[in-house]
Amino acid sequence: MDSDGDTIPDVIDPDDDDDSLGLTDTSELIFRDAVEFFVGTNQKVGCNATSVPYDEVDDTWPPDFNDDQIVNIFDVLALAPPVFFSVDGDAAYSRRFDLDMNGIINVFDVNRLAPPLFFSSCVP
Ligand SMILES: [Ca+2]
Ligand SMILES: [Ca+2]
Ligand SMILES: [Ca+2]
Ligand SMILES: [Ca+2]
Repeated sequence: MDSDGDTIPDVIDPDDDDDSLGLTDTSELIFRDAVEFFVGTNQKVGCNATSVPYDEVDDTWPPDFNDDQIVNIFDVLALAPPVFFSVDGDAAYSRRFDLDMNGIINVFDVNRLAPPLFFSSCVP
């Protein structure tokens, strides 16, 4: 099984669906399967199905919070207060936004939307 066709079998591919878009493992910004599991996005599908925001139950691309197939200011705004600085247990906190899986939504999660992801699009 090689979901993204990158010749690396899923069992040893750290990013089965290649939705980290060129981010490298050494930058530690890669959307590993473990990250996708934590935030609840689909580990086998890289791109959201439609450009219509918020129409998909099963998000596929971790940085695309509004599932419109592009990472831009609207995804950054999804992290604005009261989400920003919320911690695990707060009503505003959601694992969906906690891209570095540390239990708090802060600037490090925002940084995961930085280039090359920012302004990038992901279309099936
Ligand atoms: Ca995915
Ligand atoms: Ca959509
Ligand atoms: Ca988006
Ligand atoms: Ca975090």
